[in-house]
Amino acid sequence: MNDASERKLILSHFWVAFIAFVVACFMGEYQVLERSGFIAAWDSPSVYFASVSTHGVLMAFVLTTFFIMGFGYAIAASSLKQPLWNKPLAWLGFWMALIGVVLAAIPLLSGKASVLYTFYPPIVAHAAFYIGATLLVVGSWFWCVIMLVMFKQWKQANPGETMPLAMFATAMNALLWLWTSAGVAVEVLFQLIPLSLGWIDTIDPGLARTLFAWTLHPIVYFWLIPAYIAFYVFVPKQAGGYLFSDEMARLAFIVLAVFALPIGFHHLYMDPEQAKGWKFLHAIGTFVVALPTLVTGFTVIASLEIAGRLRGGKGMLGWVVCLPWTNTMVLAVILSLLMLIFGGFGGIVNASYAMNAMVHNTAWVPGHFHLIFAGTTVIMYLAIAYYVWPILVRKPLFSQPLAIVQLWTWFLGMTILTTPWHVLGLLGQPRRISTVVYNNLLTLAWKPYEFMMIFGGLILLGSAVLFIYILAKTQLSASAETVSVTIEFAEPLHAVESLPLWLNDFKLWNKVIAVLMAISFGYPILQFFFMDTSGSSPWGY
Ligand code: HAS
Ligand code: CU
Repeated sequence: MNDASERKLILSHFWVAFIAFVVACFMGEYQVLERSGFIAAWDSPSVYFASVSTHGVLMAFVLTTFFIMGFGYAIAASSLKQPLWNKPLAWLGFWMALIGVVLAAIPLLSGKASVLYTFYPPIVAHAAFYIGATLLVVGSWFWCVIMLVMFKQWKQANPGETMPLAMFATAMNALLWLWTSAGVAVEVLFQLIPLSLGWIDTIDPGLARTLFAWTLHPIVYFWLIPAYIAFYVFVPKQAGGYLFSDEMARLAFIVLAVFALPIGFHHLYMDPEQAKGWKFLHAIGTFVVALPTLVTGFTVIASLEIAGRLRGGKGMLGWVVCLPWTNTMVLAVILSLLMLIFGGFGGIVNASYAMNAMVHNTAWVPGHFHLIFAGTTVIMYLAIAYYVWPILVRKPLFSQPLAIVQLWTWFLGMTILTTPWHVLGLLGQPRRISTVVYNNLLTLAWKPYEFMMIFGGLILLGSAVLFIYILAKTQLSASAETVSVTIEFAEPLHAVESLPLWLNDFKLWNKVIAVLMAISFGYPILQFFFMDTSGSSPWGY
């Protein structure tokens, strides 16, 4: 990473991502307080929904998209060992996305886009919200183009060679994101923008929810893939060992990307607009997509075991003790995997139709996704930041011990926040509503859990502020100490000698995705055009 202009590009993306992150953490703490109803003076559905909509957009769309773009540029430049292709285009994408965020923030903060991050119609926001979101997505498409062009150029320049794993996964994620964002893009362009501008009078919520479901599942894997990239290409090296299997890693990324797409109806199990046969088809795919995560768990734990044994670990579990627990990347992966156990278990419960009926639209669901996204996934974003910051700013990390404290507090805060949400969901507490004080015997049982969630949120807020503090202090320090200037990638235990084309390229997989999407979404979308529907009037600010 010798090119200063590339480092500036990457840092700019990361700063937008992490500022969005810390602002959203403040909102999160306000929201748990408001929801609990403990401070009567704070009760305000309008402020609550403005806040929770902004929080969701900042975390799910701004933190993720900007982080993924910045990380992608870092991976492309360092793993392919070549300059970034078309930096002006990358900056254009950055500015377009940033202007989109600012445009969307105005109605969000003024209560004119309190439609939550899933913006399900017939609730409708000010048009600026949808136009801003569109600019963010179009900006990210420039990033996709750059990643795919660099992937192709490298293949042409190195015929028959194995694409570095990190770049293989990054380009796969770019392809996944193009497919993923198509659903919501059609919804926003043809339904929500015309509705919010008054060009059409009614909207079909069933069609809109189907198009959003196209996006809603694969988007979570778009967020997750950078964490898995760190699992595979950074962790084994940082732990002092080798990647257990490069080929298995590629296979996991392929299955993740292919099966993330045709399964979105597990978000619509309780919806009437799709028939049970289609839901069943998507349910099968949902269980298939859990497999690459199990493979990932296996490969990463095997890689950690190799490292632990090389460091002198003996017996069945002695290697766990011998791992470098004070290395931020290693600590983060251990905490991430621990959160994945229950976060993933919750996902399997959600995916099982009968159990989904018990937890759908309850506090269980935010419990699931905070644990697996804000926990498992984001803790790896934090660890990646600690790893690349010294390389990007050419100064040593401000404080390793503080970074360790920060990671532990993030883990503790997230478990203390999400455990009560799972219980509250089972006790019938709805999601997507403001203050939940019904003053009856059932809601009395909620009280202790609400105390817990407020406490968890407070720890998380402190942890987020500490994170930003460490990054800022690192960047602003006057240190002249020399630090490593390159990103280092893990070596596989057995060198990859030759790979079949289907593990080294994704032309085939692109076609498989097209066929699976036509099967799983073709009829469910087309039916709206030959069904007699009356549409719904908008309901908004
Ligand atoms: Fe999910 C809802 C199903 C994974 C995010 N999910 C959501 C929503 C979000 C989200 C944001 O089927 C809410 C959307 C909304 O607002 O309405 N999800 C799943 C399933 C998985 C899953 C089956 N979700 C994720 C990931 C996310 C995410 C990843 C973000 C990054 N999810 C659902 C369903 C719903 C849903 C339904 C709809 C709910 C409803 O009704 O609304 C799977 O991919 C999970 C697979 C994971 C596992 C875990 C394996 C465990 C391992 C750890 C091993 C570690 C060990 C420890 C042993 C099966 C591999 C080692 C220790 C050492 C010390 C070394
Ligand atoms: Cu999903």
